[in-house]
Amino acid sequence: MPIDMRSDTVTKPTEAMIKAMANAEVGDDVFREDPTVNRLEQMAAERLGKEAALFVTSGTQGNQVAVLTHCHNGDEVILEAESHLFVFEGGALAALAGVQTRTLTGVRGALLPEQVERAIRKKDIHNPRTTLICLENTHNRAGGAIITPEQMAAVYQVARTYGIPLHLDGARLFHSAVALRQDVQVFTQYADTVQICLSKGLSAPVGSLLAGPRDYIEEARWWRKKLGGGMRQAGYMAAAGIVALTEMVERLDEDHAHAAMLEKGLLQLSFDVRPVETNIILLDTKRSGFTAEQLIEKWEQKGLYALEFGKYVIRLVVHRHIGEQDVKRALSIIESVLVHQESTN
Ligand code: TLP
Repeated sequence: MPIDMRSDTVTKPTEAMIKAMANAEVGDDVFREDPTVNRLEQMAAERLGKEAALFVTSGTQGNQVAVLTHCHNGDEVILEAESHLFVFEGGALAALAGVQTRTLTGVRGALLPEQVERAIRKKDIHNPRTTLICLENTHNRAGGAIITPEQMAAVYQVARTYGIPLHLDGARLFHSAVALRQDVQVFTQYADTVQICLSKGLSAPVGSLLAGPRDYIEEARWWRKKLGGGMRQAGYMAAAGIVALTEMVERLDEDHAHAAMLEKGLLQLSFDVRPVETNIILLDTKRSGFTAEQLIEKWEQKGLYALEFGKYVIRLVVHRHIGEQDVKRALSIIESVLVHQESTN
């Protein structure tokens, strides 16, 4: 069996999820008649401390519906330069919402309040309107970095002062909460709207939730339909989502422990590794003499899968299907490639 560390999106549903899906009570969710979807949405809203939530097909759809609901065409959105919304959503901010982006380089993914404040546009006939600030937690391209509640609070304070809503891309927000041993609401209190993913570390096959004020979620429901996201008997998927929220959050601690093991092993092999805070590891390949692409190809031949995140940057993601033995095997594959390189020099 290959060791697949390309992403935590590769996780398969658990036995409990399959059982819940098979037994789900369903209806037509566009008519709002799917009891399982309704239950998931209510559960998510309560969990995230928001009035309402909407089940969407993916994290990308959740984020884009969020922006479409918050903004108008021609508005400006402040977000981190390496954020998923900006880097990995196919230019959807421009293509769908027609917004202009004001990207700021954060510190390990975190935006500083003064930096955000400086970027907010003054009311002036020449300027676009700043109508949204986005944060991402954990921050994927910063290496699964946690944005602390304090960091979020500081930016939220600026957002409040200027009356600008704050949207949180919380695809992996539960990772931050579990790592800091905090309730997830300690983070979401500093966001007006939040998107969480069920299909990453939490192992559900499909889906995300967008949560926020009731009126806002009503409007988001309209946008979701317009984007083709009105699903019918989606309760089969929501049933797995309910298991994800009730049974799969606390175990993220195991992934973090395995990620820490992997980090330690990689440091012993003299790789430069960004400090690992959750389940994502970014390593710099320069010292090995290989580019990321070359190294990934060599690992792949030996059964270890990873993703290229830059010419010399590889991302490894730990998840439910990666146990202690897999970490050890992965490290021995990584070491064997280095040893081979040394002996051929
Ligand atoms: N990220 C995926 C890839 O797109 C890179 C991954 O493997 O990590 N926000 C964040 C912070 C994400 O990391 C992702 C997925 C999304 C949103 C989008 O979620 P999906 O893939 O469900 O559209």
